Amino acid sequence: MKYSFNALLICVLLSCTSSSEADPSPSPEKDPLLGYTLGNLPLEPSKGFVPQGHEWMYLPAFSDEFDYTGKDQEFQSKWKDTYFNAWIGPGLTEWNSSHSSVENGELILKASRKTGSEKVYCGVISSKEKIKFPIYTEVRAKVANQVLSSNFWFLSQDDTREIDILEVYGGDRPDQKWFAARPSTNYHIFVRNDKNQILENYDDQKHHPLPGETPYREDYHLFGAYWKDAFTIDFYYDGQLVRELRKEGIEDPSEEGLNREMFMIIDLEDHDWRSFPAAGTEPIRATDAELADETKNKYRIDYVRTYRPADTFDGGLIKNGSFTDASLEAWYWKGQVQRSLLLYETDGDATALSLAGADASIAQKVEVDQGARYQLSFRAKALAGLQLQIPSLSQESISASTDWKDYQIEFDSGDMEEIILMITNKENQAAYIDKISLKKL
Ligand SMILES: [Ca+2]
Ligand SMILES: [Ca+2]
Repeated sequence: MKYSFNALLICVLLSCTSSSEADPSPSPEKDPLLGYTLGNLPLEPSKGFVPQGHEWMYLPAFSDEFDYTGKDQEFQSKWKDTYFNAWIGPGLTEWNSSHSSVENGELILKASRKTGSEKVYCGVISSKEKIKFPIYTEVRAKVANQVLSSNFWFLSQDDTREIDILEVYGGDRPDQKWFAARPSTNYHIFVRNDKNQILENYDDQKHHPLPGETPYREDYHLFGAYWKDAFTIDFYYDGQLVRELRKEGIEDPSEEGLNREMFMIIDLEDHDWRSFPAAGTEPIRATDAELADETKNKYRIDYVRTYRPADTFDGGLIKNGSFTDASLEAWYWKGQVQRSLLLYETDGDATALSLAGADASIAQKVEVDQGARYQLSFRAKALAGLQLQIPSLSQESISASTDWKDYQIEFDSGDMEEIILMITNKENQAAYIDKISLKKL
């Protein structure tokens, strides 16, 4: 997504300070960075994750915070509340549109007994569009307390290529502990006949337990994958790399790999191997009581976010100017500063910086040439405006705005060899900033 450049442009000409005002030995009390921390911004896993190393751009058609109520226009623009074709699901599954809802900031997929039958109604959503690598995609979700499977997965329209980022039987039955602690990732390459029956299935399933065999249903977790190309997928759970799927691990007689556009699917399912096992094995089927239990029958999805890798941001003399580094490397910070990955707090790219509260501030030291002219550029959405300071050189007020805007400020370095650029939120209102660059003119 490319933002328009019709925003307010501020150009301020700042005079250089005279050398007679310079203090040759500033006392510690005058250190403008007193009270600031350099880097080491604490990570909050619940805020989401993107792999480090480069920029990511949001793909809105595959991203949803679900921070609205009902399956409104926003929902309808991205999702079907059915499977992507007329199939009603595996095993005892019967996907049903009345078993998905959006409320309290979440997509809720529910399961219930289809009255008078063995079948299980399950909630499902599928993307309207198809998507292909390279992407990073992630859900933050709390899986259902059911013997059913809670899933986040991708499938090609021809049913021959599948990527499973999450598949977990989250139920709390004592004999299901092993499964409840072990979501799996997988790929499938299916060879099918002209009746769409499976002739061959190539796959490689891996399970990813939490320490101490903790059941995944007890908390929200992040389930993500960086699908880099047809033969490379990195799987991340809770921001940790849990699996590297590579060409040598992918069996495919066609040698095409996972090269298809795919639909995104988030759903609940009953599975044949559990509900219809081999003779002599007890089936594992959801009971009426389990399905009727409102505390157990929901798979809750806080968000799904999907990004495409983008070009590295050129901040000029500013390091980490687009906040791609999660720890806020190169920045000094103070107060309620957080890296935000919320679609509506960022501006198309994955990460912006949130400055909450009047004292929230960031700063960076930059070496400059004396007697030179510099241009500072950044984007901001600051409801009460921002304060821009370069100690010993300038102090400027940045206008308030309810939308993202581009700002440019020019200044002369005077006799300074190092400046400190400081940006501070003005009042207890939300402020976001991104794409900070400094260039010598
Ligand atoms: Ca949400
Ligand atoms: Ca950014």
